[in-house]
Amino acid sequence: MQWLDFSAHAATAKLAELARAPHDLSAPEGLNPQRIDEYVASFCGFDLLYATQRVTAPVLDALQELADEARLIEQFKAMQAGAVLNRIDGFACENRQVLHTASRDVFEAAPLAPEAAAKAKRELTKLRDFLDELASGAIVNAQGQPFTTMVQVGIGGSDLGPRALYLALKAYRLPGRSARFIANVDPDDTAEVLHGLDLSRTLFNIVSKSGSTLETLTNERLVRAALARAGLDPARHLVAVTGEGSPMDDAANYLRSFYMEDYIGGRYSATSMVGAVTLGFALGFETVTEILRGAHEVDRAAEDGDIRTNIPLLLALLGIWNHNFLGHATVAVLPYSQALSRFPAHLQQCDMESNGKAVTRQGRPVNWQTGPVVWGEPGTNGQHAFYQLIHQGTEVVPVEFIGFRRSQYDNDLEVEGTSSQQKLVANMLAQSLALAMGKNDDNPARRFPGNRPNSVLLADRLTPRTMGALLAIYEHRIVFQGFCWNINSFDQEGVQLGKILSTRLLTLLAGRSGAGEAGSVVQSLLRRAKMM
Ligand code: G6Q
Repeated sequence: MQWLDFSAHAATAKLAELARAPHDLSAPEGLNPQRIDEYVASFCGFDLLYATQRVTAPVLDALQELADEARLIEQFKAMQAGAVLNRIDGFACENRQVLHTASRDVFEAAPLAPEAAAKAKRELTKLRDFLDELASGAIVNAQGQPFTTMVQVGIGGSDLGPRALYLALKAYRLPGRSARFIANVDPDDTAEVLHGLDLSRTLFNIVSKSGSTLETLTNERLVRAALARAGLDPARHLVAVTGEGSPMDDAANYLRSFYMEDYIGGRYSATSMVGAVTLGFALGFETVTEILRGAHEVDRAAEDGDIRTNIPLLLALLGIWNHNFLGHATVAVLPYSQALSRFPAHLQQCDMESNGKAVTRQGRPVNWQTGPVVWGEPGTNGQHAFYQLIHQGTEVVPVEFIGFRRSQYDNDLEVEGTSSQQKLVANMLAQSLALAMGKNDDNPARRFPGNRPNSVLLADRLTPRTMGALLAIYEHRIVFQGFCWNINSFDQEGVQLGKILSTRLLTLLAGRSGAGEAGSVVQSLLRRAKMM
């Protein structure tokens, strides 16, 4: 398939022209009730309120033209049907299909990529059987007791998404079950997670698609050593999620093994076995199914070509407007939900590893901006920390707020006429208005410039289904942007060089030869760092 460069679209020139005088949200009528009512999209249980973006009807029309010219929906449909989109034409590359959506296309009689969906179903059945055996007492520890904790050992895509989802849905934990996570090769991370844990009632879920990641394999060794020290048989306490045929694909070493396919990128793998095993253990199979259902609904709805109704597509184009045309370098994702505390970290990986690229899918250098820096923390905590900069700093930071009308636990109290949940949501909406409208003041230090673009994504409640939908909304917003910028959002060549150099450093530290051509530089650095 041939895709045009971002700069080659007619709509790009039109948008650049419109960006010379963007809508002034701080003007007297810049934000009015009619505008607030007009700039709303509703989709899969979410409402996106975006009157506080610096857009007008002509800007939205031009963004629609851009989406059409770049054939974003056509590319998205091709992706879901199994096109080989993880490639750079004419160069060595992964050359793979991109089928994370197949991991949740398990509800329809006619899935979009039937073979991949059938494999996903097979793994889900294996998982359900395993969870049933744990529940019925068919799988117990050496003393005949049930397992209570699962520790997921994995890093990057094999950690961030599953961890974010678990924290988001802890309110739905099965009685007596919980999960923990080890990612860093920092031995203190493992020590801290293992501290106070009853190893005899713990399962370790070693997750590595490649089965060869230094951090994960090292931590697996630490975990096996800890089990052995406690007189426990590691083969009874370890399960694995890995690629078929990987070095970790060895049934004899694990109580149970699950597979993930090479056409699911790590950062898009939370709805595959990479997330499902630990989530299933701690939250139950039904909850996993609900997450998948929520994501699947979004996968299908996101094939709609209208940017005014398709929220992932609209978020993608609003992001492009802010980044490429208004020139804002970063985007903050600020959830007003403590449960989403690690969701920005997951998005950071998903977005920056996908779209932090500088060559096109034809291997040519880009001459336009690609992915922004993504960051974020939950509100209201952030309000007492970095919001000073986003209100009055010299760097304009577009914000994507996320919030819920109801709490998860319904354990709330009215104080001075409002509940805590109302205070939480009111704070989010107030920040949205304050950023957009600003405030004049004779005192320059108390002046708020306004015109700081933002949008609010709202749903009723953070349930498993809502979480699945939210995850997919963001996955697709990232993928749509990558398609539009004509980059390959599915490889991660940029993480290789550091890995290679660290292997050289470790070779020297271990007293072996073979540090390669950078040997003398590496050696000097190690000496300077007083490591040798
Ligand atoms: C994600 C990346 C990366 C990967 C980790 C872990 O898209 O590929 O973050 O998930 O490096 O890899 P393994 O699962 O192979 O251990």
